[in-house]
Amino acid sequence: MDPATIQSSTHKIRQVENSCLFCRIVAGEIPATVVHRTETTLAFRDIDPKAPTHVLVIPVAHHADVIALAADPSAAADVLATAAAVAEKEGLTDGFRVIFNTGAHGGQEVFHVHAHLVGGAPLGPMLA
Ligand code: D5M
Repeated sequence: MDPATIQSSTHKIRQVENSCLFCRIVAGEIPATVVHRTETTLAFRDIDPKAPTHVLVIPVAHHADVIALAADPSAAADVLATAAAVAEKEGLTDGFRVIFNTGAHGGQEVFHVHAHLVGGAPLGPMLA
């Protein structure tokens, strides 16, 4: 689908992928439980939480995956800073994980890059 141009709240023009679920959340077309917002990032609760705290942190601008995000160091830094801010807000003082599922083997289902911030309980070994 062709990208559409919309006006953001900061009056800057940005590109939105009409077919992208998370772009539609950014645009307010699909509801989400937002826990933190900056000019360049959005953090909202995962619809299917795998831990007491399970928040997705995304860049407002569409990047398909972490490889694309890495090509935009400013956006990558903003996503990590928002993940850290949310971890503090959520009181995850005993630790947490930040995970970027990537591609088919990584189990990525939504192709707008998102960091899974999970915590609030012992998470066990990373790989069983
Ligand atoms: O993870 C994609 C994640 O996105 C998965 O944990 C469910 C979550 N998801 C899907 N739709 C929504 C909505 N509408 N709100 C909140 N969370 C959602 P992946 O790493 O791509 O497998």
